[in-house]
Amino acid sequence: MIDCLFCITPYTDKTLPLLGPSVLSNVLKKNNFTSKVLDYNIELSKVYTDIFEGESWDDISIKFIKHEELYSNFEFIILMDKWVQEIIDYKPKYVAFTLFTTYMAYVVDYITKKIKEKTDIKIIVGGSSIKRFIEVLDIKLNSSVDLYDHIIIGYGEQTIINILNGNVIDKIINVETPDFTLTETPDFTDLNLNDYEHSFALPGYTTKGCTNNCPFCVIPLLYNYVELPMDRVIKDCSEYIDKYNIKFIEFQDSIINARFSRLDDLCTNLIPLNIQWSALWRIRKNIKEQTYKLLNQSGCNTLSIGVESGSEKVRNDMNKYYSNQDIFDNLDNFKKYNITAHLMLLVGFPSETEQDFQDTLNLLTEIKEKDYIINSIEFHHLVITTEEMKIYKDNENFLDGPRRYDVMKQHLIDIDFIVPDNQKIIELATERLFTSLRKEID
Ligand code: B12
Ligand SMILES: C[S@@+](CC[C@H](N)C(=O)[O-])C[C@H]1O[C@@H](n2cnc3c(N)ncnc32)[C@H](O)[C@@H]1O
Ligand code: SF4
Repeated sequence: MIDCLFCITPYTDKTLPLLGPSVLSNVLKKNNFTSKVLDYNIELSKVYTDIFEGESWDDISIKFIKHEELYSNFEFIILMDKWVQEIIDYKPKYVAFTLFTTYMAYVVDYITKKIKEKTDIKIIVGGSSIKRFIEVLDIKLNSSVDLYDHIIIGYGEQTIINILNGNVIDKIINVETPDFTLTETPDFTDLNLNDYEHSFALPGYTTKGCTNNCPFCVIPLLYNYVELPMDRVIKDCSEYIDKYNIKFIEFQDSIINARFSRLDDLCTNLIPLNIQWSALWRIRKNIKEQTYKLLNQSGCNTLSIGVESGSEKVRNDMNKYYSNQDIFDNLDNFKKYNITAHLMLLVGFPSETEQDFQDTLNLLTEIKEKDYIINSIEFHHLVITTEEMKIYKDNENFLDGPRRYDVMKQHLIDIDFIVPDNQKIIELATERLFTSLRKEID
């Protein structure tokens, strides 16, 4: 008998364990409940080549959006049924699923249906893609929110305790601000860390939410910006070093430089730990030299930046008010202080014209010529929810995204940048877009 089982389901990334379940599991343990984290995504990663006949991990992602092939893959169904039985055998009072991305929706819903057929175990769902999950339940999975006992939008710490204490009757609960006195150092002891591709690293976080409000981004809709107390951050990092022998932390904050005095303080506190770390970074103007020095001294290794577009007009429309010169200034300093950059781009924003798109290609060429330390460039096609679609649907430029995406990919190959094959993202994005449009029309 166990109070709560946290299940991570395919399909998601296999570089690192997800943070959310390990945080919430420890919150429960510290409140005298029994809990455990199971990672079925990583279980699949060990056997998927047999089940999906030699396809790569990236290739199989699309099956978790277009489900037809999963329905008829008996080996995969047998595997999911094995997971269902294993979950039931633990005799949990609650099973908690994290919807980190919508790729996970199919397996979560399959397992939930099976559990509900056989038992009265309660099911709780939460995570960053939870709003989208609610949308796809009826339109893609022939399912319903009725199947789920509690759906948590936003922060989970307080609510999961309240649910397990039997103090919650509402089905859908919205929590925009967390009670950080409750949050705990993530507990990864249930997982075999050697199973993950980045077994040299662990994920951490120092803030949650974001101080900005970009119109395409789900973060400001779900989480108010909050900072973990610095002693908690340092306690987490020290525990990673002492307990797991980890010396590289991948911070998962939406932006590590939301407040510079806080970032300087973080770096100062990290220096004695002698670790290396990576994080997400937002381009800013007039950054003090001292900040870059501290980044370097504290072991900052890689920063990922949402550059999104080469057009300043489009970036302004995205609430990203910085010039191309600001991008160059930040990258100059990264190079000076030996920090690698990972760039993220977004094509198909509603106000993007052909000229704006051309500006993005020109910016990439210019970045290449300046010889910065760029380890990779990742590009996305805009993905939005039905709610957001209302703002965009009248814009004729919108559907140009996939075509631009192909042009950009070719351009990146031509200028010899490392380009991940993101064809799947186009298909996914297009699929989501048309599903949204259909719903609008209905
Ligand atoms: C780290 C990260 C990644 C890493 C993941 C590495 C890893 N294995 O951990 C990488 C870089 C691989 C990644 C990839 C992608 N990501 Co990502 N990622 C993030 C990021 C920055 C942090 C997640 C995190 O760890 N947060 C910290 C933990 C503590 O918070 P949490 O998970 O939200 O959990 C809290 C609550 O959600 C809730 N909760 C969570 N689970 C549960 C369960 C229950 C039962 C309850 C009650 C509550 C609950 O309580 C927790 C504590 O408060 C988020 C943005 C963000 N800042 O959250 C984007 C984010 C989740 N990613 C996103 C996207 C789109 C992607 C990609 C699809 C991008 C792409 N186009 O390729 C891929 C998908 C990969 C895949 N196949 O799954 C989007 C999701 C948007 C959406 N709703 O659709 C986000 C929100 C970023 C964004 N602004 O767009 N990502
Ligand atoms: C956490 S954000 C970027 C890091 C940092 N917060 C910033 O703004 O520079 C991650 C990236 O995912 C992409 N992204 C976010 N929301 C998206 C959406 N709705 N559709 C497509 N891509 C999206 C964008 O390229 C974005 O830069
Ligand atoms: S700055 Fe980054 S995380 Fe914040 S709202 Fe914009 S895209 Fe999202």
